[in-house]
Parts: sequence; C-alpha cells; structure tokens
Amino acid sequence: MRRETLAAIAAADLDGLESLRVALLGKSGAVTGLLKALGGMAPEERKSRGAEVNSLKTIIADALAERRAALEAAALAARLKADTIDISQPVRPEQQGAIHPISRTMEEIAAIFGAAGFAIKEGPDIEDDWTNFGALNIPAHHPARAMMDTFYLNATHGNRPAVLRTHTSPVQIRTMLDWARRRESEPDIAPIRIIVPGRTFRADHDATHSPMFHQTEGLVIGRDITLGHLKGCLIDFLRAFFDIPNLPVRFRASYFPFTEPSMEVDIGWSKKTGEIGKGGDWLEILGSGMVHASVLANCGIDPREFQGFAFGMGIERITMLKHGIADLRLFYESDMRWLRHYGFSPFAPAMLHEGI
Ligand code: 2NL
Repeated sequence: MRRETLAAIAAADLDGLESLRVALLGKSGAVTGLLKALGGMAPEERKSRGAEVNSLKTIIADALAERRAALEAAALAARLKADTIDISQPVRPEQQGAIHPISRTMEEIAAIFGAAGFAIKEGPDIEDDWTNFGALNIPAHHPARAMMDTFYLNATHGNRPAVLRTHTSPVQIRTMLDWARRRESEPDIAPIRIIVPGRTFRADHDATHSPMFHQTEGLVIGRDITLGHLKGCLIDFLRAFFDIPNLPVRFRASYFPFTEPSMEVDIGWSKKTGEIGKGGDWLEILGSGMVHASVLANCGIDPREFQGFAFGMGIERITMLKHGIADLRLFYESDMRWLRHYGFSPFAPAMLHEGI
C-alpha cells in the first residue's frame, strides 16, 4: 500500500493531490480505516500494528505536503517567467495638463483668505430672484433686474422667477439665513467669515464682457466688525495677491444697494507703462462696504446686534492685470497653445508660504 500510494502522490497534480488526501487521510480514508481497526485488536497485536500504521500515516502526510510544495513552487516559477515586465520599453507619451488662469486666481484668493481664517462657500448657478436681488436690497424695478442685463429662465424656483445668478452674493444670503437659523439653538456659534468664488452670468457680450464670468466675494459678520477691519483686510489681501508689500491702496466712496457706506478700492499703477505699484495713477480693483442693515434684517440677523463688511471682485479683470492678458475672450476659447502658455502647473499649487 505504501509503495502504490507514494507512486500515486509523485504523479499527482494539485487537484489529484487533494483527492488522494481525502481518500487516504479523510474521515473514511484508507489509512483512517486502518487506525480505526486497531481498536478491535488484542493489546499485543495493537502495539506492533499501531506503530506500523502510525508510521505509514506520517510517511503519507509528509509525501503529500512535499509534493504540494513542489507543485506550488513550479506554478509560481512558471507565472514569474510568463509575467515579465519589459523595463526597457519607453513610457507612453502622456501629456501634462495645466491649471486655467481663472482657476489659478481663485485658488490664490482662497489661499490668502484661507490663511486669515476664511472658509470657502459655494452655491448653485440658478437662483430665485429674491435670493439674487430682493434680499440684497435691490428694488423691484432696478435696471440690474431688467431682461437686458439678467438671464431669466423659463421656469420658477419655488414660486419665484428663476435667474442665472448675476453675482455670487446669493451664496452669502444663504449663509446668513442658515447662520441666523442655527443661532436659535446654538447662540454661541462662531461669527461668519467666508469667501465665495464662482461663476456668474449677465446678458452682456463684447470685448470686455462675457455672458459667463467669475467673481469672488467675501463676507465677515460679527458683533464688533468695523470699517477698519474692512480696510485692513483688503489692503493685506491686495498686497499679497499682487506680491507688492507697499502697494498703494485707495478707498473711494461709492454706492451699492447692499452696503452702506460703500467704497470702491483702487490700487496704484502707471497708466502709461501698465506697471502695478508705482506711477501715480489709480486703477479700480474691487467694491466693498459695510453690509446694509436691511440686508442683515432680510436674513434674520438683528442689525442692532451684528454688523460686518462685504466685498466683491471680478476674477477675469484681475487675472488679465496680473498676467498681462490683453483680451478677455481668450479665456474661453480652449485654444491649447494659449492654455499651455498661460496655464499653471498642477504640481505647484497656490500656497502662501512661498508667496502667491
Ligand atoms: C463689485 C462689488 C460688492 C458686495 C459685493 C455683498 C454681499 C452681501 C451683502 C453685502 Cl450678501 N454685500 N457683496 C458688497 C460690495 C461690493 O461687489 O464691484 N463686484 C465685482
């Protein structure tokens, strides 16, 4: 039996080996049967037969294990031989993409304000006319609401007319509404400090206007936020963004329906050479102001308890200024040569510690 079994093991493949193990050592296997038979023997006979049968069992178990190890090693060696990788083969010619300059500017703004503790908020492109206009103190017959300037959708949003948002301000409106609602159960929640980058839409198309463009707005609301905070914050931002430590910044009284007082913010430049930071001329960069008491009230915030500032800027314009891009329309043409020239490396993201 030993001779026949060892010959069968030596000739078996992996599946055959398992069948042999069951047939020999399994519950009703041949060797198991011999072991069971020991029980019915006289003590003398059991002693000599027992030694014999147990040694047979060990020999068979060892032979099974040895054959299995040999078969598995051979299978692995065959796979390693078949699976070789040709490391001398050249890599596929993958192309490296680039970050669009509009995205880059919004990332830079996020890095600067992020370092100052601002959170980023986003919202939908389609809004109802109350969130886009009414809440912002823009009256019913204001020219900004006219079809000439605003894209109205052939639809309603809730039961209000739906529009493509004309600025990112509705995101701040939603943020204030949520904040006021949350404050009812959490009176000590942190004040609002957000920036809102995103797409905006106006029915306007010429050399300096695109029907789709980008803005970033900011909003800070707290118990004791002042015009001084507004000025310090925007001066620091502009100097970081244009990377000019003593960049001249000028605040000029203006008007927006949603802020009071309102100020436009100019930076120093040279009209003649286009150089930013010197030259004695002024260039308008952003709009700002203290959030109008009616806007706070529209959002459920008591203007006797809270106040704050807001600002907004057009991304296309400051991107053109910073990088000397002459024509707005090139941003949207998807011309690969232009994108490769003006794009930014995805492996060098906007980070404040290196200077923007
Ligand atoms: C500009 C001017 C500005 C704001 C935007 C704002 C938003 C809320 C309340 C009050 Cl929810 N104000 N936003 C304020 C002042 C100016 O943008 O020239 N943008 C391109």
